Amino acid sequence: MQLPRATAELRQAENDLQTHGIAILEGVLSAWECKRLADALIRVAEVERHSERRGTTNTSDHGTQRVWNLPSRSPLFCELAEHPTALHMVRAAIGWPALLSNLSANITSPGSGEMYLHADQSLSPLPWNRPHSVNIIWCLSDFTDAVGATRVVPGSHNFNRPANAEDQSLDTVAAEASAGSIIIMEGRMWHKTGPNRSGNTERLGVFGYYTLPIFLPQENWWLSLDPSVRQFGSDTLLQLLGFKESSPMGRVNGLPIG
Ligand SMILES: O=C(O)CCC(=O)C(=O)O
Repeated sequence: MQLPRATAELRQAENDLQTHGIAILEGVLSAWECKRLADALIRVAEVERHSERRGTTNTSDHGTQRVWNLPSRSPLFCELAEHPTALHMVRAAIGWPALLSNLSANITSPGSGEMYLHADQSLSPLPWNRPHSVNIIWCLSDFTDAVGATRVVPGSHNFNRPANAEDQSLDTVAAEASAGSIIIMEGRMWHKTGPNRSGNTERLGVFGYYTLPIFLPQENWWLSLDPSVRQFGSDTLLQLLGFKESSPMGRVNGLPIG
């Protein structure tokens, strides 16, 4: 089974997501927007590489640098979290309201290795007769096989179970996409970071991970979010971060908070 081709049509992407569990929507960011975000990410990543601050793990993923809690790093990343096209695809995958479980970056660099094969919703109890989550992967640079594009097992969203140790040697396909695209991947899809064999090129990916509003977010926004985001964030962003009611959950003293 193959992956769907990249498309610029929202409707086609919805169909692809439904059929293949993954879709590649190109041209979501202009070249200028993409560069602005890539520059912001490179700045944050560079600072974290040279600080003792928790949040960067250079070694545990074989050289892939992770940068966590991006909404707290720049308003540019808050805009990504609530980008209308991303939220359109989130609705198509899991409905609304949804929670933003995390917005983090994975930067592969020459020589970085691959991750283990997994489904993002692997902590979700079975049965998996529908997606409980969706990942919106922002390609801030070209995702190619050589630079470690996310690798997937086509059709694995229909396996309806997590990947285990025996599944690790399954064949995978690189989800290649040009800078400015988003890759939409529902939570049952088996995937991993690819190894970067390019010799000279980083892969800049931002991962917006959204879940049904019944799961604890991976990032503890109530503790880790920069307070200015709560102060200035839009209603939609606050909803995604769990600061608004997702009826009837998330109330205060039993009352809706609007
Ligand atoms: O970096 C990638 O391409 C995939 C990352 C991923 O699967 C994860 O962080 O769980």
